[in-house]
Amino acid sequence: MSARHEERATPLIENAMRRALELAERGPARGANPQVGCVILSPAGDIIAEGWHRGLGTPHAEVDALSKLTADDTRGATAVVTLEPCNHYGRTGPCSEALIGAGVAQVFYAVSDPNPAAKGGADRLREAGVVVTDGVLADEVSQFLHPWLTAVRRGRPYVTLKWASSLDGRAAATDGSSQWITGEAARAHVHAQRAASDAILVGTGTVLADDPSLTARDAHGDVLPDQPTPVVVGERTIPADARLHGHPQPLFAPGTRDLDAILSELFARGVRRAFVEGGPTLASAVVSAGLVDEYLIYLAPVLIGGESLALGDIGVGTLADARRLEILGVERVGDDILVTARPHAPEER
Ligand code: AOF
Ligand code: ZN
Repeated sequence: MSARHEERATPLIENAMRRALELAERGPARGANPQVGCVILSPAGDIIAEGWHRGLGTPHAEVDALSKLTADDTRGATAVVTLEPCNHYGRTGPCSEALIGAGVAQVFYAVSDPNPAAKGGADRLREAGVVVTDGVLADEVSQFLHPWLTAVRRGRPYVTLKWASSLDGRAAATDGSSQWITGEAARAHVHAQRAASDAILVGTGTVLADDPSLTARDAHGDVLPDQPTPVVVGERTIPADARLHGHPQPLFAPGTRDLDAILSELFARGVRRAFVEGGPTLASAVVSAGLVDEYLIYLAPVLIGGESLALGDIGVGTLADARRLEILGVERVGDDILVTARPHAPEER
């Protein structure tokens, strides 16, 4: 095989990739498909078209950009795209073929597509004589697509675990009262996180104790346009009059505690971001199972003491087995503090 011909990404290409990333951000963060942006450059290096993906069932970024041009414009052009062009007949045709058909001469992309069904576009383009270069601004784009890339690589949703506790790690007082430990700003922050998720998971214990509605609401209490699917983990029966039954999305309550089974089923249904809201039993179970990709820990400046911990037994008997986290950010939200963290070493599953 002859040596692979790659072009080095010049500052012009890197700027085009930065623009492609901005375009990608216009697409929906929720849903089964990734946010992807694409810029087409003329042989002289001018941006002649821009495109982005608007979610499941809509044209891919490359096709969206190409649709704004004629065959004369695209012949010999360069495509700069945040994700490796797909190579499959999914809900839409392969972008590799669309780029080849348009006579594009060069393709630069940032990250490879880990989706086994869609990958292979770079090889297909090379076979057709297109000069393909990967890894342009790979760090920025991987960071941006981190939840989707992680979910697709693992074949299960990206799991964010949230809890709200007192500074001393308590989620309730001894009489069970827990509303509210954190302030209004932190609660509004949580609602925005719910709205950015595809599914929201709680245990049966929380359904029975708190009767949560699990909707994402704005500051006035009005239901936001984007709503996650409510999911209940556990075997106990959900009361017929539970508020969850009034959720705008159909409830998924499979009557099991089997997290692997629940997460694979959610992935198959297109869920890429799952938000685990507790209570402590479910939180401890997802941590024990090594299923948490990101932690959102809201800490209120209050002390409660006692036995009602935000997290119970997570299978750590000795400090050497403690789950070490990497802090990604610490910010004030109203009077509270939000700590964002990830498992220190990549989780095994
Ligand atoms: C691209 N450009 O803009 C996107 C890509 O069901 P489909 O046909 O929409 O295919 C979805 C898969 O295609 C998705 O899981 C991912 O692997 C890839 N997404 N590829 O070339 C795009 N959104
Ligand atoms: Zn595509």
